[in-house]
Amino acid sequence: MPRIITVAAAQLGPLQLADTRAVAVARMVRLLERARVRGVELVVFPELALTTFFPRHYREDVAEADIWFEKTMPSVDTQPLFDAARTYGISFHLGYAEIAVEADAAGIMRRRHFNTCILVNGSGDIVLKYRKVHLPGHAAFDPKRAVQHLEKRYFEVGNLGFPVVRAPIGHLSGLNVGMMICNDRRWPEAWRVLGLQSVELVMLGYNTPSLNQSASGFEAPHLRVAHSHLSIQAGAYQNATFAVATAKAGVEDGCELFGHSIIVNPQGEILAQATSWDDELITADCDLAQVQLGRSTIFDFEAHRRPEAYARITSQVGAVEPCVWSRDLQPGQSDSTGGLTRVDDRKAAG
Ligand code: CDT
Repeated sequence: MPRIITVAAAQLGPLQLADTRAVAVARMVRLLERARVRGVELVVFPELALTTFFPRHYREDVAEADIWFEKTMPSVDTQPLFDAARTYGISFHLGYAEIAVEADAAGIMRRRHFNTCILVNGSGDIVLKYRKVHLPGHAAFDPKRAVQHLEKRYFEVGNLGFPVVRAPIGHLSGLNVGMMICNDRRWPEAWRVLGLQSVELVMLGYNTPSLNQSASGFEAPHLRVAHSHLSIQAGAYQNATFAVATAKAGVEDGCELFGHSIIVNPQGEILAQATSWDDELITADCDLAQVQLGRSTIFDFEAHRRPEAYARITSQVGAVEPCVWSRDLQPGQSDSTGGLTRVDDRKAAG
């Protein structure tokens, strides 16, 4: 029996500061209706899909940002999405800002703020939750930036790792699904952690400005899209997985988001791509047998991975400077970190 699932990236056009959650949810329900007509079984909505991308707005008192967060899921505002999922038997992925009352690493119960996404199945159950690990931007107001990116101010680093679950989705009795959020897609470590759990379909939402606002150098707008696609295509290929990457697009609060949502296969090919800056549904039929080629050849992890050579990946955060070559340093007998060995050390070691 072929395992083929029809999926959609449900790109959203801009949501302005004044737009209510009801406005956003009504637009998403319309996209779910269109998805049903097209036989879609799983719909992926963007990161922070219920509001404008609020980390661009500075609030001196961070508590004022709570208006952009959800305290319950579903809520009165988001219930129509869950109802539509049940009515149409469609699963959906939703990104939102979450306030959770739970213990922190020190065991203290408190209100915690996360950039979160969930997968809801066609019965309205939440089957997977992920909280964003790689938070870009800065915590304090940055006067050099024309537009702020305050994710480090408003969110804590996600504490759920990169989970994958095998769950019945659509007509499939089991699909291995994983999640990441926006900036995570640029980090190969995130993809590999999902790959190491045999993920078959990665869902990710994003809000990415067309212009690099960091004032640290020029990055051409077309390269912003290229870098996004490069990361997603490489992540899918190197981990033999499908990926559905959904943007918020267009001019939001005067700031342009580049859109270009894509669905990618395990060869890294783009199967579908959004062309508007508006609400837009792109779909693809994903034949899950296609994950087998990569998994059984180049990316047969069991056969070819060498974790003993990857120690730096988990033991180190920032880059260190390399050894400076000199005649008393010899390549070829390096330690597991790939450093050079001193000739004297080699002699001493016998
Ligand atoms: N939302 C998000 O993570 N956006 C980032 C923009 C980084 S600019 C500070 C991204 O990687 O697309």
